[in-house]
Amino acid sequence: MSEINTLHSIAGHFINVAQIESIQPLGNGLINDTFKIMMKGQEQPKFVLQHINDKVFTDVEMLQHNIETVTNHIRRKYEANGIPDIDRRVLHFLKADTEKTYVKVGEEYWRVMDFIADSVTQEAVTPQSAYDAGISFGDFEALLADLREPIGEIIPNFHNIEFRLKQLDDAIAADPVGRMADHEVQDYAKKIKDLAYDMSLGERLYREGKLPKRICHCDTKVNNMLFDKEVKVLCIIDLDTVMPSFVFSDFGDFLRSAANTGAEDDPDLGNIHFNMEIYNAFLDGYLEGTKSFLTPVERDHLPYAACLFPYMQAVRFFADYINGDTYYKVKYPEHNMVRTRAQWKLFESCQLEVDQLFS
Ligand code: GN1
Ligand code: MG
Repeated sequence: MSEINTLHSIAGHFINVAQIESIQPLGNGLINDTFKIMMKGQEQPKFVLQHINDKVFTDVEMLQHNIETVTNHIRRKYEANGIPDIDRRVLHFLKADTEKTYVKVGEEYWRVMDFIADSVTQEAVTPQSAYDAGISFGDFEALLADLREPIGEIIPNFHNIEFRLKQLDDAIAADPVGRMADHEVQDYAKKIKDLAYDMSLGERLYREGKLPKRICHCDTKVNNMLFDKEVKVLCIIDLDTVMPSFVFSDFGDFLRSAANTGAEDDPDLGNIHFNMEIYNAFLDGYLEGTKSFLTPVERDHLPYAACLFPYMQAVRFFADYINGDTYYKVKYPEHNMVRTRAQWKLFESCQLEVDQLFS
């Protein structure tokens, strides 16, 4: 069967295939494969079809349980508060003919959600949209603060920097594709290790009982928000990683993409700089959105969180490079090394910029 026929027949578990006009790739996520579904006679896509990467999300039942719990909770609150246009503000997953929100076809897992009408993604933000994003992600955490139904830790230790550093150590020790022979690679390994203790501060605060875990989004990249035509935040998407974490996850990971003047994988390090105007705007919005629950310890460590996420992402890209590119999609052989350099440059710039805030 051709790929197109395969996609059509998979979509057929959720929707009427006779009405499908086309199915085309959508977005640039590094984990799942995403497609937009156009229906006959309509100008905008109507649905999003997604192949779930079950090597990363090994418990698909838990994954969909988490997402349904979170979206239902947010939807109910929006309804209770009389928020307009709810279908464009919270994701909705379709039930398949199996009565679940996913199907298993062969060895692959698939799901379908509604496409949010008149929405766009952005790769960059302005101070105004960063402020709005701060409120939105703060609100997202606030909306989930009273969720009683448990949300599973879908990827255990996902943002645990001590665990990520241990994975890097294991990769270096195994060196399965011989990439440790290179001097630059050895230099990065040393630079990362030298800061490991300082950057693990969050995990120590947690063990000391000073830092809580809350339900967080855990992948707050700029391109995981949908904006309307007026560039107002409409909807938070990509809910796969919603799980208990430190609020540092949502604060730091947003700035990792939003405050970077270059691209996540920019080969030209001269483009990369940590933009404090975006930092300050996002901080203002985030403090506003989280004022009902944020503790002083959480608030005081937000500058640390801003540095932690480029550091952690450098560790993760670097470990994947040494492991021979088994986790992130790559477009060329050195891609994960290019990403490592770019994230490290951002980390250094962030340290310089927020240093004054530490003292
Ligand atoms: C992955 O799937 P995507 O591209 O939204 C990753 C994030 C990383 C990000 C780096 C489950 O997110 O943690 O920060 O790539 N998601 C997972 O761009 O590992
Ligand atoms: Mg994404």
